[in-house]
Formats: sequence, structure tokens, C-alpha cells
Amino acid sequence: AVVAPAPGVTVFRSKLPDIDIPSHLPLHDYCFARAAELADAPCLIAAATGRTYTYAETRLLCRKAAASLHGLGVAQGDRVMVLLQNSVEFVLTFFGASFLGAVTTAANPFCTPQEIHKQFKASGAKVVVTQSAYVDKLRHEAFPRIGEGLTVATVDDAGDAPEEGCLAFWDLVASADESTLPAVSISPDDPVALPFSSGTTGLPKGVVLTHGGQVSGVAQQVDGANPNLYMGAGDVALCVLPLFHIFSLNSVLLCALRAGAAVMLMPKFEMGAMLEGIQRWRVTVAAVVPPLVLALAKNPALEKYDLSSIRIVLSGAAPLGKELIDALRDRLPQAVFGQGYGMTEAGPVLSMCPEFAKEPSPAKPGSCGTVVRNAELKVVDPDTGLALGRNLPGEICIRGPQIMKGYLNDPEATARTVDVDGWLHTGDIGYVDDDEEVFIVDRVKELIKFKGFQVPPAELEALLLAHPSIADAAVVPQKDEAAGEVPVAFVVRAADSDIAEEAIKEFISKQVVFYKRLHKVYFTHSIPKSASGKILRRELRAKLASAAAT
Ligand code: 4UW
Repeated sequence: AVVAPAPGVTVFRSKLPDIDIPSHLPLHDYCFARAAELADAPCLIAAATGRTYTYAETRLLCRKAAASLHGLGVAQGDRVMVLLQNSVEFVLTFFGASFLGAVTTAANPFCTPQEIHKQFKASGAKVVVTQSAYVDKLRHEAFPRIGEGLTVATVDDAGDAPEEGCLAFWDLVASADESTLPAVSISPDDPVALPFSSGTTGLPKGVVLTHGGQVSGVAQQVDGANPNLYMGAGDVALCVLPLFHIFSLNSVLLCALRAGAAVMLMPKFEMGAMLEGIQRWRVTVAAVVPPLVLALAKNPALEKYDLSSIRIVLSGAAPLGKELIDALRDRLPQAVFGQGYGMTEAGPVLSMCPEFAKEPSPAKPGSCGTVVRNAELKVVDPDTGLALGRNLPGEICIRGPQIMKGYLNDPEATARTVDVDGWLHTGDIGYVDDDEEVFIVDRVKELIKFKGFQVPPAELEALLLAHPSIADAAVVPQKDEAAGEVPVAFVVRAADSDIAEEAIKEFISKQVVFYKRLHKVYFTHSIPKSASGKILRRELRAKLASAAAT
């Protein structure tokens, strides 16, 4: 139903005053602004090895990584692919590239060779930094030959013989001379990061994030007299969420460095090691996703650890319900729980829990906080495009200096997402209440989120349609307690085919990373479509909901 726009406020802004954002600075200078003052303070903690790197060491190693990349032929504007779990080397490569004016595109190392190749190709990466365990993925026939058309540096081969054709990252860094770094002039509009996201529709696309945009995105969280996400020297941020995703890259790594906090890097999620690390290094700020909150709430081992250092539990990437917070609150009574609401294309944070601020104000359970400073948020009727007033759900749009420059080489997709007035349309349905708090209630975009990971239906549909026994297919989210959502398929069998559910699931799982696997296949006679041929996903979702209710 069309709701008439309410009179009064239709553009929502932070109640806090705008701040000065030094968006003229390159991202590395902005994030390391306190490196001299905090030279001997911890910057990176590698939980896997127990080694701590100070701010001075970290900055120096980043510059040496830059010199190493430069030696491999990486120049301003070039792309470097990082295929790593969270690690010191990830951070060094990211900032190393930044120092050169080059761009990092980080991929999930658990992805299949085909998935990695798509990102590699689309990004035009010149060098890949990875670890030896993943080199085989780069030997897939789609890639140029390692050592010939493809330069690969491995982070775990120092001193040993590296994998065939590869270079040893730490040998390069050890012999690099940071004084030979070329002088590059970086403008705020230059790209620095290229994460991939499917956005509101279609296949994953490169999201061009600039120096000025990322400086703004970080400043909106941690800068100013009353930072929204208050951290400083002495804080230790848990970095267990993968750095190839924007939540961890921006709100954990970049924000912590800017604030002068330490970052505890965990290569993967393993409950015992994580609790051990939190206790040992006195983690104060824990960035989590709802499935991690669930795992923590259910784990009896929590009692055995001293987790009293945690003062902030920041959840995002998927909805966090009140019940889940309540389940964990008893175990971390000293901590403030809250959510941020982000999107890769939005640079990334749209709203953040005001209880995390230096001068906190209250937030309601289930709320995604209040809009960040130096930005405008509006809620529009998805049918009419008209801005709606308070308490009326519609599509959330955001405008500000932090949003993406656009999708890489895809002006049409960019124009569909960012309108001529600069508003980024999120594809999320939500509203702003009387206390300026943002609530997300639904999603109009195609995206499925499995434990906060992106699952683009279009990608799975293309794979399904390539199967000779499948005539038509649609993939939609089904609610799931542990994962939030799981992808399920509606499939029309080809004439004379009797292909079974298991065969289809297996066909897909061989080609995709674990979180994109189909959890269920429903056979049907036709896929509902609009006159223009668009899949009517709402109808399919409604079918699932009504089946679940009976
Ligand atoms: N509640 C409900 C939420 C929420 C949500 C996101 O993979 P992307 O593109 O990006 C992210 C980024 C999340 C993020 C970044 C930085 C940050 O500080 C923070 O807060 C802690 C979160 O997930 O997926 C974007 C889509 O994910 C959904 C929503 O649909 C959004 O468009 N989403 N956060 N709190 N849903």
C-alpha cells in the first residue's frame, strides 16, 4: 500500500554536530596519524604466534611492504589481491598498497578457484599475496601461470623454498628499503580498497572505495569531540571477523588504528583460541556478528575465562534480536551491547549504537543506532520514491562523503544504486523512530545473508541454469535460527529429467564457497516472473513463510 509522505522531517541527520574530516589525507597517513606519539604502544597482536607489533614497527613494516610491492612492479592505481586470513601480512599488504596509491582487493581464501578467479579478473590484479596452502587455487587453468603471467608472494615461506614460481613475502619485506618508496601524490578521489559485493541485484561487483571516502567513514565513527565508537590507546579490538569483509576492515582495523588502539588478529574463528586471546590480551571492544553472539551465549566454556575486559560488543552485518542479546548479557554484565548497520557500498556505516559514544545516549534493543555524523539518511517509499516521515518503513537511503565512488567498470549498476542526487539506495527496508533510532525490518534487494556473509542469488541461479537438467531456477532466502538466512532454490526440471535434490545440491556445492551452498531444493512447475521477466522473489519468500507457518 502506498503511504502518504508525512509532513515534517524527511531527511534524518545525527543529533551530534558535524565534525571536521581531514579527507585530504591519504588513508595510511590518516590511520597512522598517532604512530609517532604511540610509537611503542601495541598496534597489532598476532594471536596465532603471540607476537605484538608496536605502532612504530607496524608503520615501518607497512612501508617495507610498499617497497616490496613496488619492487614487484606495483605502481599507483594498480590492484593487489590479498588472499589471506586475518594476519599481520594482510595489514601490511593493505597499507603497503595504500602507500603506493595502489588498491587492495581482498578475497575470501575459502572461495573456490573459479570464484577467486572472477574477482582476480574483474579487479585486474597484478600481484597476489597469499599463503602456500592456497597457491593450488591459483594454479587453476583459468589463471595465468605463476611466475610467468602471475606474480604470487606467499607469507609463510620465509627462508624456505617457496612454492614453485612464488616469492617469499617476508624475504621481500626483510630486504626492502623503505627509503626508496616513490613519491606519489594521492587525491581523496583515488581508490584504496576494492571489496566485492552484489549490492542490491545481480552478480558480485567491485566496490570502489576511495581514500577520502574511507577517511570519512572512519572519522564518522571514531573522530571528533564525542566519537560515536569511542576507542583509544589502551583499548584492544577483537579482529576475528574476516578482514576481506568491510565490517572488519573498516570498523575494526581502520577505526582501531585511527583511535590508537591495538588490534588482536585471529586467523579464524575457533572458540577456545578466541576466548583465550580475549583473556590474555584483555580485549575491550568485540566486533561480532549475530551467529557469533549465539555461539558465545550457548557455550558453557565461557565461565572458564576472564572476559571482564570487554566493554563493547558491537554487532552488525545481520539483524541481532533482543533475545540473543539477553542470552549473552548475563555472561558479560559489564559490557554495552549494540549494533551498527553497514553496507559495503555505503562506506560502510549508516548508523551506529549511540551507547558506544564517549558521551553515550541510550538505544533500544533491536535498534541499529542513530545515523552517523556528516551524513544524511532518508526513508523512501519503494514504489513512489517519496520520502517518508518517522516510524514509516521504506527503503533506507544514505548520502555523504563516505559512500562508494561506484562499481568498478559498471556505470549502469552504479546508476541503479546511487541516484543523480547522490543518494545510495540500500535495498533495506527500515524506519527511523521518534528517538532517531534506525530499525531494519526487511530487505527488498536480492541479497541473502548467511551468518552475515553475502550470498548473491543471481550467482547461484546462473550456475543452476547451466545444468542441462534444469529448465529454470530461482534462489531465495529461508529463515534459519543459526545462520539467520540460508539459500534455497526453486527449480523447474527440464522435460524428461528426474534430477534429484541431492544431485543439484552437490552440483552447486562443488562450485561455491561453503556459505553459498543450497540448503533445500523445491521442485516446481514454473518460476513466478513479472511481465519484464524479473523473478518475483517476494512470492517465493511468501510461499516459504507460509509453508513454515503450517
Ligand atoms: N541489521 C540488519 C544490521 C545490519 C544488517 C548490515 O556485506 P554487506 O555489504 O555489508 C555489511 C556491513 C556491515 C557493517 C559494517 C561496519 C559496521 O560497523 C557494522 O556495524 C557493526 C556493520 O554487512 O551487507 C550489507 C547488508 O547487510 C545487512 C543489510 O541488509 C545491508 O544492506 N545488514 N548490518 N545491523 N541487517
